[in-house]
Amino acid sequence: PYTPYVIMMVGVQGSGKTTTVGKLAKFYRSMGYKVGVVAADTYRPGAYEQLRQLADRVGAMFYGEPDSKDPVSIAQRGVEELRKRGADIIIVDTAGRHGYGEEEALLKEMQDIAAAVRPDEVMLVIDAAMGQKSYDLAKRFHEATPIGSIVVTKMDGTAKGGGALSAVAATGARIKFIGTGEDVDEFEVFRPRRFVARLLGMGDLESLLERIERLQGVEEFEKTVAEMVAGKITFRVLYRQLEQMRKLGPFRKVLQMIPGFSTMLDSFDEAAKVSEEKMRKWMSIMNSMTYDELDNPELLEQRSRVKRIAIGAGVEISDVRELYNYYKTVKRMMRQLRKRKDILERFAKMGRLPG
Ligand SMILES: Nc1nc2c(ncn2[C@@H]2O[C@H](COP(=O)(O)OP(=O)(O)OP(=O)(O)O)[C@@H](O)[C@H]2O)c(=O)[nH]1
Ligand SMILES: [Mg+2]
Repeated sequence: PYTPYVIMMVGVQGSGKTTTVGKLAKFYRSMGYKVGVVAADTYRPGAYEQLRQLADRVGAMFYGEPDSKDPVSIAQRGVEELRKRGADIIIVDTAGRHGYGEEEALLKEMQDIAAAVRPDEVMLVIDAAMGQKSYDLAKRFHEATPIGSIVVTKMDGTAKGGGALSAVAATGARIKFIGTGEDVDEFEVFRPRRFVARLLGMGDLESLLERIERLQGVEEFEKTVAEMVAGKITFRVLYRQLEQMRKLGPFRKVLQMIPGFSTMLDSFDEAAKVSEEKMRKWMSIMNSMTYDELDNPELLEQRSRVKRIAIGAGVEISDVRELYNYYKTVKRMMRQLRKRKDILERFAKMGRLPG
């Protein structure tokens, strides 16, 4: 006889249990599982309706008893009923109504429901903003019914979710998912690196790495960065940088992800507005420069050179001027950047971090 996998949600009022049931259901549905959800929250007015609608939206089977006041028997009948209907995964939503004041009753109810449905996994839902209270809370829940996994919700808010780590410490359970918004799609598999980077205020290391990996030669990119930091900015370096930027995506997006950079972004704005088309134009301008000019951009202070280059590249004089101004902007940027060596060293190292 087939036994479905039963997940029981627990957590205090408003932590996001019911929302997370919807998100989980959608997540598992997208992997091809048949999912059923049980509304075993008899405290919160509207809990039944909230979950029924969510189930509808994500294509999950639903079980609930709108007039019953007995969560234990609802849970038990729900799991049995959904099993008969062929669910692979059954998620039981529970009440969080008691909060701190009526905690004893809440924990007792959890134990009774757990004893009735014998869940394969008890999932603790924690609000990212809960902070240090998470430790005690998780510990007490864990003592009532062993917590198997943790979901941290509201990671889209200002809280960084550090409290969740204390919940991990208190239970030994691992964080499996994070909630990043109210919508059923705003849900992600937990990624430790990203989480830690956020905790440390380091920007989105993970995505930055992904982008850097897309570069054909990470080493080349590092070389360019190193060269720029060392202050040797020539048109040759710029040419290479532009080529690499085109592969990296918009400069601004990349910079935004570099630890500590967001605050410096204003000075980069000009550089950021370089469009694909402009990059191509600039590259052709550089192609019509002499080696001397490529190595010594300041030669473009001479009008006659600017004119010759413009004609050679088939562009207007103002285009060449613009490139020259871009060069000066980058030079200025790099001077500012050199004061923040720590950042650059980290940036250069990142390309070598293990996947
Ligand atoms: N911004 C944001 N809001 C969320 C997230 N998860 C849940 N919420 C919101 O938090 C509020 C409470 O969510 P519920 O899912 O009803 O919380 P609950 O734990 O079931 O609450 P009770 O049933 O009263 O115990 C709702 O307004 C949700 O839309 C999230 O990841 N991000
Ligand atoms: Mg709820």
